[in-house]
Amino acid sequence: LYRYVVLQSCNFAFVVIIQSALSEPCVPRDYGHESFVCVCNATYCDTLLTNRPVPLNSVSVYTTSKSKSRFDFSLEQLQKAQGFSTVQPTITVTDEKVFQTIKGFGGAATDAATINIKSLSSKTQDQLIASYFGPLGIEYNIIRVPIASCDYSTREYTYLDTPNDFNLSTFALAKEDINYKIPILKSAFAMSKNNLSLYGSPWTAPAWLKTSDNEIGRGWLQGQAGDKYHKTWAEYFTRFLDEYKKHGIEFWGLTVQNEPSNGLLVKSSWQSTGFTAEMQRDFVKMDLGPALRKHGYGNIKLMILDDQRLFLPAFPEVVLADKEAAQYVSGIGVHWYWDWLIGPDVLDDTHNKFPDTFILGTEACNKDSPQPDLGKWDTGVKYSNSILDNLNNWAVGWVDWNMCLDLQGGPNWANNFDDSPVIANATADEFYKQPMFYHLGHFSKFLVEGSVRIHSTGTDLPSDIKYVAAKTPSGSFVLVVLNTSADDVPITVVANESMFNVTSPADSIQTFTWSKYQ
Ligand SMILES: *[C@@H]1O[C@H](CO)[C@@H](O)[C@H](O)[C@H]1NC(C)=O
Ligand SMILES: *[C@@H]1O[C@H](CO)[C@@H](O)[C@H](O)[C@H]1NC(C)=O
Ligand SMILES: *[C@@H]1O[C@H](CO)[C@@H](O)[C@H](O)[C@H]1NC(C)=O
Ligand SMILES: *[C@@H]1O[C@H](CO)[C@@H](O)[C@H](O)[C@H]1NC(C)=O
Ligand SMILES: *[C@@H]1O[C@H](CO)[C@@H](O)[C@H](O)[C@H]1NC(C)=O
Ligand SMILES: *[C@@H]1O[C@H](CO)[C@@H](O)[C@H](O)[C@H]1NC(C)=O
Ligand SMILES: CC(=O)N[C@H]1CO[C@H](CO)[C@@H](O)[C@@H]1O
Repeated sequence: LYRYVVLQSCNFAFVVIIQSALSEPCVPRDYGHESFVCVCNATYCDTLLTNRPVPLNSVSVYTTSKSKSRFDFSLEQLQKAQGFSTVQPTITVTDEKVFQTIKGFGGAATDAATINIKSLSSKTQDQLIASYFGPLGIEYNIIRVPIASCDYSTREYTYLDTPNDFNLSTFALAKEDINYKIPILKSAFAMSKNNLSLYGSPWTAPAWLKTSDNEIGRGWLQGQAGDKYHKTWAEYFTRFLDEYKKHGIEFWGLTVQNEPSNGLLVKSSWQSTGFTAEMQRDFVKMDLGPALRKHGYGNIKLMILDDQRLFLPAFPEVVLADKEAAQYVSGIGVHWYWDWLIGPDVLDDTHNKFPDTFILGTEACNKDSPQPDLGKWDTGVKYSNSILDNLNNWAVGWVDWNMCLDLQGGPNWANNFDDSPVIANATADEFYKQPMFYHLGHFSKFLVEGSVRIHSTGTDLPSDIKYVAAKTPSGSFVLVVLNTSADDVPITVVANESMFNVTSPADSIQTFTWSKYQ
């Protein structure tokens, strides 16, 4: 396709020939929640095109706003910044000072998410998977995969439900893996041009390995680290990796346990296995770490915690103080659910204490209403607000929970319904891309793996402007700006020797990308 586009900005005008697939606009639908969803079906879905030629010394601007835009593209002129003075709010960016290297962004391939995707026709499924993973989508590069069932399943199961099978002779993947998760993962691999990084997380050990003899409620592994209960549970992880490998799917990482505080401090209403930090330290040191090495998975990125940041820095302090345990640990996973209890500074503290151990946001979801709020803007703002806080405090990425839910926010056997960036309507064979999807995409598409966060600082900015700056492996600058106010805000961006002026529209998120001034 060829399209001639005339772009005009302030004092310059030029013609660009876009010689690639065109960007398809959002088909909006208003469900009365203040903003709108974009409707996709078997034959139509909006896209995000970033691979387009732009003139020298221009800034690409992508805008999503509450009132009208979804990844709308425009250009601004990059100027030489010498000898100017500005009275308006300013963001100054410099790559003199660099911070963490970005790992990436993603979501979870739960039983529920993959059942919902598979509830659509194969063409509509492809549109959905392309929206997340394709070159014209938001290009997630991380997928979390629950190891057996969780609340977002239609039933309780593990891969080893035969009591006392300590040698794992009856270990088998479930029909959910074979029929739903693995086919969807394979489609994602086929559509992505990135190296997708998968990490597995278990919710419950088989009931017979636990003190409670139950997959839910309060309970943890029987006995002590190093015994047959712990060894069997460690072998279970390696068998899971082996079985997925037989299907051609390899994993980048694992978390030791989803929300180890669940089932320990509280009586959990869904699958869980409690661990104190001491229990997790000993299990990693004596069982899981050695089992992974023994079976050829020594390179797996093992993440501890995978729970609320309230437990920082105490939990990693216990685990990582032990050199033998620490040698197996690469990262710390954090969830966002009790963030209101404690600020993002604990991420900073944790990073300063353990600079070689990465911090990754491993789960987040909105649960504001009994069922999904189609088109609600604020749920998207919560996502970008959290992503900005995490990135500005050393997190290397942020991973959402269910990639797709149904109109009820399920299925969830424990009735623990949530919202999701993509909601499937199987009856209509269509799906709805929520504001959350676009907020996430403003990061996932642009802060590609290997980007580094760079220094940025604001002058005279209203407090409801938040931002993060980064430099990609190819040397482009990226700035993401969230405006949560009800007014348009003019901003001057100064980047080393260059600058540009933009307007941050009321209630919007924007991504700016540009190259060094020439
Ligand atoms: C799919 O969406 C497009 C764009 O909104 C619309 O023109 C088309 O009729 C839809 N197809 C079906 C089967 O609803
Ligand atoms: C941006 O605004 C400043 C004043 O705030 C002005 O000096 C500069 O020329 C403007 N740049 C462009 C590209 O309009
Ligand atoms: C595993 O245990 C089962 C039942 O206890 C037994 O029949 C089988 O021989 C064992 N397999 C191995 C490899 O030890
Ligand atoms: C994927 O990984 C391979 C091998 O590590 C590397 O050569 C390639 O550049 C990576 N591709 C992307 C898109 O990062
Ligand atoms: C889902 O699709 C059905 C069938 O087209 C329709 O009646 C229903 O209103 C849709 N639900 C939503 C929330 O759009
Ligand atoms: C920005 O300025 C710093 C300090 O002068 C320099 O080290 C750096 O290379 C510059 N970056 C770019 C992209 O020009
Ligand atoms: C959300 C947000 O940052 N809103 C700000 C946008 O800009 C206006 C005008 O400066 C501010 O008043 C808002 O607080």
